[in-house]
Amino acid sequence: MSQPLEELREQLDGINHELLKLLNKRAEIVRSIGEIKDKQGVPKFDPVRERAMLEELTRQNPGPFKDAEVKHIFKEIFKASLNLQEEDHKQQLLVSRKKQPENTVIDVLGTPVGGGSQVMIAGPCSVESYEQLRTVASALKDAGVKVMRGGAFKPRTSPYDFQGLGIEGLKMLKEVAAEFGLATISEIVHPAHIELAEQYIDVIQIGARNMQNFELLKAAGEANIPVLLKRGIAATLEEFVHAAEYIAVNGNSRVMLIERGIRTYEKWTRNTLDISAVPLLKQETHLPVLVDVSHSTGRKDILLPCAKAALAAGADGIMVEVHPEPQVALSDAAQQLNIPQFQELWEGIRLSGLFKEA
Ligand code: PRE
Ligand code: MN
Repeated sequence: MSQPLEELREQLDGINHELLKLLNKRAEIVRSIGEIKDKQGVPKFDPVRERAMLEELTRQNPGPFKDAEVKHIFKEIFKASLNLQEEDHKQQLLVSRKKQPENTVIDVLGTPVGGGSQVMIAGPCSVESYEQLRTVASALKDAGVKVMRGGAFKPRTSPYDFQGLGIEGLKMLKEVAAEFGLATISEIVHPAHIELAEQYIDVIQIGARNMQNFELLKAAGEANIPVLLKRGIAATLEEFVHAAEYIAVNGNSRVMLIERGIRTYEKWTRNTLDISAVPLLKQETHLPVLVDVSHSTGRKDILLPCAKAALAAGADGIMVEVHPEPQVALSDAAQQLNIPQFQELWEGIRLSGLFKEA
């Protein structure tokens, strides 16, 4: 005579409970293995080990579950275990929101970035002359913009294109910034130039093409000024976050992330602005997240809606290229705004109510 249903279910409840305890006991061990793997820097996923376990389990399988069922169930357990190890790993990243729940606020010469107010960073693609830089700096100062960008070392696609004024350009930035009371951001492309940056500028930019230049990231980690890290042209967010981790783990926690568009098949824009990167990076990290509307779009006519979208998505700031005479600019002529166009954009951004000034 079969046992009553209730009684059998009670037995199953007991077994479920035992299984749950065992599964979690297993998970604790999996975690410890994950920690060892983290220390050794080896991959969490180990297909050879998984196959060996499956073979052993099917060899010992007394039934009535078929081998295929047993394999299926255990594969799910391995998958959940791997997830646990990966989640634990993410929590250990210095830049992770799980590691530090509160926002990192970076002081850029008196302007806070990442603390709930937004920052506007504007300036020419390349520093070209004192006159060019002064004209932009003066307009920015009048507009109430506090941070100026300007490239001195230009990693150009073609070696025949303008490569930037180098150290001379950095000196010009320092002089003009002091004259107009602005903070400066400029790209550094060589680890040996980090000290130079500390001397002449306020924020080191690491460009998209160098996002995974690990020696440069390590050197920026030793710098005593903040770093603006651009997302690589084909970088996943995971790679972007790990690039930031390189800087943080080497000693510099003042890192700002900037989405600048990724390469897709779309031709109407220079790159594709990935707005989803903004809330995801804000969620996963505690670092300020900015959006470069000029390089992501490569155009001048859609900057306002793109900037508004970025701010609505939670961006801590916007970067835009401005040149007194974009048509004769030595780089990125097509996308730089002239001064009246910048003023119009800036007015539009302020009127949107999405931009809170510090
Ligand atoms: C474990 C988890 C993930 C790996 O792919 C292989 C095995 C498992 O759950 O058994 C544990 C583990 O990390 C390991 O044995 O190396
Ligand atoms: Mn540019």
